[in-house]
Amino acid sequence: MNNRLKKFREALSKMDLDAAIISGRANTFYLSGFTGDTSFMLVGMDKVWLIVDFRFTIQAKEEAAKGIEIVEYKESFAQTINELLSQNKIEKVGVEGDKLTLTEYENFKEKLTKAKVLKNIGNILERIRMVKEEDEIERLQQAVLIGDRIFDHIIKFIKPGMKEYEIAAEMEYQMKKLGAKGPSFDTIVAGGPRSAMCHGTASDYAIKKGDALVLDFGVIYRNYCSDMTRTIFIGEPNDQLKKIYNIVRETQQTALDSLKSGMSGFDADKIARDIISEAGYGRNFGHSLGHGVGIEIHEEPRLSMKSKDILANGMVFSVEPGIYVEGLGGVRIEDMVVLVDNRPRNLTTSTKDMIII
Ligand SMILES: [Mn+2]
Repeated sequence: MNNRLKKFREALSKMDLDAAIISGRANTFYLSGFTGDTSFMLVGMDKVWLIVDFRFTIQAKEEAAKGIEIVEYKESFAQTINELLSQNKIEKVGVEGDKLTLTEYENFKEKLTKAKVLKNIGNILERIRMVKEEDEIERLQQAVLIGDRIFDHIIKFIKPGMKEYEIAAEMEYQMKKLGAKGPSFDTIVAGGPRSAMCHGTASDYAIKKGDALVLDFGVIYRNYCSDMTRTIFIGEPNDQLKKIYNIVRETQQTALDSLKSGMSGFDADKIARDIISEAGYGRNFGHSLGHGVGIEIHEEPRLSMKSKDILANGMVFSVEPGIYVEGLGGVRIEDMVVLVDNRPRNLTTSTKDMIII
């Protein structure tokens, strides 16, 4: 935690702030190790407080990193934070504009009478979180490994006639059996024409011969997320689906082979987008190539047409091109990679050969 706090404090200093109030759950966990909710953190230049309510006091004492002072709030969070500001002569305070509700912000403005400045720190913690530490990469690898094991299992389990939700239920049961906390997002099992919906969460559709089946899922393991997608076929697919599969597979491989540190998220996305466009499916690839994965399922950096992020060693992100044709179906293939020594190392090991059940 010390290294994280150091980076964060440097960023606060640059913004001419004495402290910041952290309200985002992922950020609170990142800086303290505390996994509970309804808490606030006050990060000063030499002290850190975790302010919780009675329900979380014991948990906070157990989980919070050494050196963090646990404070149980009295009348209200704002009043307790204001007392801490007063006792420690903190006047210039940052807040997370993306995380606070308007009501919380108005309340802080009114009740934090000791704060002369209340300034939005934006996403500076999210920027720090982009580059993962060794321990984080290890957890992410473990989470990905559970995903690979679930894929191994589910391709043996799936039979024509099964409903999407039966498949999703089996996957989520296996997640917990393998020690994960649960899914990192609503498990996507989308068969036949439904596979053309990029985020087709499992429905009562029964899969049948000739269907493409998109399986997009992830787990939360020791507070870190995984994310992977494979598209399989129920019986022999038609020629167009086969063609689409091969384009997506080649695109994904080319993107993986071309990625390197120093490249922009825009350029990474463009490599994939150009190949798919040249194949005549540009309009059918309507989402971005990838996103960072960590404590949250979707985080920075972004690999997209709008991205200004520069990829760097230690970043972990997905590479997931797709082609979706309304009425026919869709294909998406997604791996998670980490940049090490300027090159991507694939965390996902499940096969990308065409699987026909
Ligand atoms: Mn993803």
